Amino acid sequence: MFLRCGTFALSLERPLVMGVVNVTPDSFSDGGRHLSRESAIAHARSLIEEGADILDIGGESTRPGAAAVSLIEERRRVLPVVEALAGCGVPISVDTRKPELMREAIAAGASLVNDIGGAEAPGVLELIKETGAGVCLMHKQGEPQTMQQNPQYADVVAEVRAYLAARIGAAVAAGVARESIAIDPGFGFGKTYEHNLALLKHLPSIAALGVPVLAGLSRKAMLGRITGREPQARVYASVAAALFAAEQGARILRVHDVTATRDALAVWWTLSGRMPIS
Ligand code: HH2
Repeated sequence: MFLRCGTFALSLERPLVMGVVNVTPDSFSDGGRHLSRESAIAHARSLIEEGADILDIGGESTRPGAAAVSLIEERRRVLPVVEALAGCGVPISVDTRKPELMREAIAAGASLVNDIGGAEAPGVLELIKETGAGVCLMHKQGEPQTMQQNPQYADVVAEVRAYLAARIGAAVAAGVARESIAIDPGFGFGKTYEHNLALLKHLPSIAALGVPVLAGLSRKAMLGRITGREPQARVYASVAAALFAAEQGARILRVHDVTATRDALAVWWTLSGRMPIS
């Protein structure tokens, strides 16, 4: 299995690690740590050294209750970082819902669009087709401001799966190559603890849709509920969750802690009888 994004064809024979770079003052686990351009770029470079296969650059927190950010502000945060990292050797993903910023980021060197809005905004799928960028289609229920207040599903797994299948269908109908599409059930995006557990348990049925599954569990509240720890102290919990997601069929793991995740993946992958990860 491959994921094509721009000039990259990423082999998904082994799970890939996507390192998170939040250029925000208010992200739930690392808000304000990489808000300046210089520190975001330095952080991104250190994640590459740690072995990140993809970098995900975001300028808007989408944690529950987060305030929306204007295009001007999000652009100011994200674009210089993308520009500085273009050509760094790993694909740059832009974590945004704004089509204008997607276009500008791709022009500046990004090759993957990570859209928590499922590429539903007008023009996004056309942009992906036109530019040859990859796209991650994520499911969420509601909007970050209020999504955790009362999420409701009759059957969370069936509903999320059907949504993702429909978004793959819409992307392909718009002319996006199937190999350029990844999907994500969107852990914590309009989901209770029980919804998240059900989605993890049934991740193989989502992976059966036939495009790579991205899982973003790193430092999230469900891990706090299990361990009783604050976001920055959820590294071990996040590593365990990443391994479990990989075992369940996830092929891209979106994480804050790249070294820890890579080492754990390499050991698990090798001990389970597969080719060592270089
Ligand atoms: N989670 C977050 C942000 N973007 N994208 C995808 N595809 N999947 C996710 O699970 C996902 C995501 C939230 O994490 P983080 O970026 O660390 O926090 P914040 O939104 O507060 O910046």
